[in-house]
Amino acid sequence: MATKPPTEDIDESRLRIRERDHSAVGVPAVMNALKMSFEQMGVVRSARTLLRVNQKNGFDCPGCAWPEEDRRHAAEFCENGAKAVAEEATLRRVGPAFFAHHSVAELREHDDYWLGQQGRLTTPMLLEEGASHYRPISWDAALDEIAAALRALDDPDDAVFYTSGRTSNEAAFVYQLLVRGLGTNNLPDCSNMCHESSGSALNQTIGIGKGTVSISDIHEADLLIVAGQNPGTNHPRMLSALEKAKDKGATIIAVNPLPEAGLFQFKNPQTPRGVLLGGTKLADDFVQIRLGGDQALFQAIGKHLLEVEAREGGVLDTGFIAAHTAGFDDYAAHVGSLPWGPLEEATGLSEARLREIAERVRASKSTIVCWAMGLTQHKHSVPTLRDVVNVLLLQGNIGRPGAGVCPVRGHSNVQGDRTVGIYEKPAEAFLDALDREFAFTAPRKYGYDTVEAIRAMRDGKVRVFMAMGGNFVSATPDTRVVEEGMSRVGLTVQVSTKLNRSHVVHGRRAIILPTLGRTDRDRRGGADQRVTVEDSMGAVHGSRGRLAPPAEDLLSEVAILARLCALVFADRPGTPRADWRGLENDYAAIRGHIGNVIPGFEDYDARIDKGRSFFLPNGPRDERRFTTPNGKANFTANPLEYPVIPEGRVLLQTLRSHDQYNTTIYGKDDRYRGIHDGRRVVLIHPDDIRELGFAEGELVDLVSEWTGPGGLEERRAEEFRLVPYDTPRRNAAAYYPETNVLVPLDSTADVSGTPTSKAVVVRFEKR
Ligand SMILES: Nc1nc2c(c(=O)[nH]1)N[C@H]1C(S)=C(S)[C@@H](COP(=O)(O)OP(=O)(O)OC[C@H]3O[C@@H](n4cnc5c(=O)[nH]c(N)nc54)[C@H](O)[C@@H]3O)O[C@H]1N2
Ligand SMILES: Nc1nc2c(c(=O)[nH]1)N[C@H]1C(S)=C(S)[C@@H](COP(=O)(O)OP(=O)(O)OC[C@H]3O[C@@H](n4cnc5c(=O)[nH]c(N)nc54)[C@H](O)[C@@H]3O)O[C@H]1N2
Ligand SMILES: [Mo]
Repeated sequence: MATKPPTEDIDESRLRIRERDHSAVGVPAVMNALKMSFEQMGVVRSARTLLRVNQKNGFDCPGCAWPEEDRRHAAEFCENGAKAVAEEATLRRVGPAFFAHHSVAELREHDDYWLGQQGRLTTPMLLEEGASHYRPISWDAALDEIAAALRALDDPDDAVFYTSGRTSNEAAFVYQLLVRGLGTNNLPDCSNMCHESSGSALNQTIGIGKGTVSISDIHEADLLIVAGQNPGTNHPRMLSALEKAKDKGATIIAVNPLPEAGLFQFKNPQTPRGVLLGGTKLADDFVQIRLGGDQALFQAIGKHLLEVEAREGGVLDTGFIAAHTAGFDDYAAHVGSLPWGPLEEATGLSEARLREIAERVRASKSTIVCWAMGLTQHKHSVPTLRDVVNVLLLQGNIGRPGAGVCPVRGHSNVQGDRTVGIYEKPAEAFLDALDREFAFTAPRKYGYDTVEAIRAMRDGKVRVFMAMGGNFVSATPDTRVVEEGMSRVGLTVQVSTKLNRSHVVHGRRAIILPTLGRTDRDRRGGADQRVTVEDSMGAVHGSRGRLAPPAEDLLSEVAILARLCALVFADRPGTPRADWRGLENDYAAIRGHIGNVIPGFEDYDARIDKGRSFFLPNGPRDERRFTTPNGKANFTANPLEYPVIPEGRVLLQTLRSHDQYNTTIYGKDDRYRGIHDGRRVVLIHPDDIRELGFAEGELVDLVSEWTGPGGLEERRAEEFRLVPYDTPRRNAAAYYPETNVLVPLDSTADVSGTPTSKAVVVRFEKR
């Protein structure tokens, strides 16, 4: 039997701090995952479910976007994948009785942990203007109301449609069609807060906004640089791939302000060595860099490589540079002229140390750079990633085995959603194809990204807000501004699997539409439907849930969207033409449309049938073809930037604990970092605690300081405990989403517009 949900919020007074771990996974990880699975779904359902994760004919893990290995273990085990599955496959339920019992005002007082732990949503619910409680509503009435609100808009740009990255390719494609059929490109998504900087930098330099490696490249690399990423927690299956690379002789460099457990030692629970013998040492070199120092690091590497080339030759791939790239001379002149002083200051590393790291790059025959949020959520993330590309181009490390760029995606289908059209700045060729396929004219004006959508809400311009999954209110920056903006929206619609803050911070009217998740059986048109997703390496595969859904009449995301299209577009000239009913009852028909619109998806359904996955075309990887305007891979000369921390302040990064999936809080521990039974902590160097006039373990308020157009702005997060930690001086860390109140809406990365969640200037105040 599953256990009852918690009745209390997290009690921060019970916080305990222990020694941090020096290795990841191993037996405790298995035990922890099984405990959470049994609590959520009991023993039998746990066993049945966990055996189907990422198996042929099983479901795609809703955890992360790391690809599956070609030959999978009978149960490829991943602690946090298992936790993600348990959260979705839980037997706990949030139905009409729950909403009758708890007023919205009461629910709002609970933390994200409590809300998420209550269970799966079962019934469409409506909150009328001024009402204290949600009440049940029929599917037809709910969809009619939403369709009527959309049809009543004078200007389609007054509606905003958010997507989180779990939505399948099929649902995402129908969703963007609904939105573009209405006449807007207001399609912000979680990507805007996540890997947008990667897309911006890669599109410009190599002509595709995605990575250029496959899993076998990881295995074959000579050198792997893992920067700004905590795979032990967020991509645990990546550790098996790194282990395999190590076995074949790879060198691994970890670049991180924090000594994350998973970067050092991996105890693979699948092998005797992992279980009994202390596991595999992963990182050969840990580069403890200052927050935001990565651009300087990569510029230093490039500078060193060029110096050695000038002295001794044999370093650069001159053939590749001549044949495939542009901009080399400007780049070489730029990094050549950089003095070492600022490079040392930005990284916190000496010239000798920087050269030592660069020597490892020089010695490598094939290099891959992997990264995640530590590189994408800074003001200068896009130039930082351009400098990563520069270093790889120098040695021809794009488009050959064991080499390339590897942005490690977050949500399990965030990359697929973008591929099939969830984008506020769609390409002309995509829209042309869409117009032809559905006999209408899609809007060309760019829509709002996430931050722009919040600005529009704040300014009272948004009349309808709809979210396909996710938790917009908790995930976005500047929580107070978002809450205020949300309350100004006329109608908010959340299509969700689980209860979260975005249901209790709402517009004047609010509708919750419960939906199926990956693990649920999806029966439509008399057959079990499957959906498809794309992993972080551009491989597309099917996913089929098998579990009995939480309620009999639950609609899938596809069904909800196809019905909305039918209602909104009925008898409306100039809107997309399709057999909406047919799409609702046979997802293969949607794949047919995708195949007609998006290159690389030809024979979509047949290819899913045949093999487990197929690769989308990738010019740089497949044939060193770069679809940039000049047809070349571009070196870029980027002025050096790095954060300057004012006197008496620290730079705060906001990150994930081991027991959470973004805004979903699974539990109260961050085991690897030694934090137990609490989340309101600031990890900071012990000397800084003293120097700033505080004591270890002291409770403080965090006040962020940001100079906007109107002068200095302050934002406050109350009651955080100061925990001494091994981190560079004046670089602190605290968990998201509790700290999102501190992130200023207007503090965004240049070019990509991503909130700077890894660089918030804060001071501490005594309570
Ligand atoms: N279990 C679990 N899995 C997840 C998620 C989850 O919440 N839980 N979230 C999913 C999603 S959507 C995403 S995007 C990914 C996120 O995966 P990660 O990017 O690993 O997530 P974060 O916790 O934000 O960790 C950021 C890492 O970068 C480091 N870092 C921060 N700033 C810098 C910097 O300036 N330079 C360098 N070199 N390092 C820096 C931090 O110390 C930390 O190790 O994980 C996905 N997978
Ligand atoms: N300060 C700070 N802020 C950040 C970040 C950070 O590092 N620091 N990271 C950013 C990043 S990388 C990301 S990706 C965003 C994440 O932002 P989101 O994707 O918006 O947030 P999640 O917490 O992943 O969304 C969880 C909710 O999704 C719903 N859900 C889960 N599965 C399904 C499904 O299959 N279908 C539907 N319809 N709903 C489902 C559930 O109701 C659940 O409550 O947050 C960003 N915000
Ligand atoms: Mo993400």
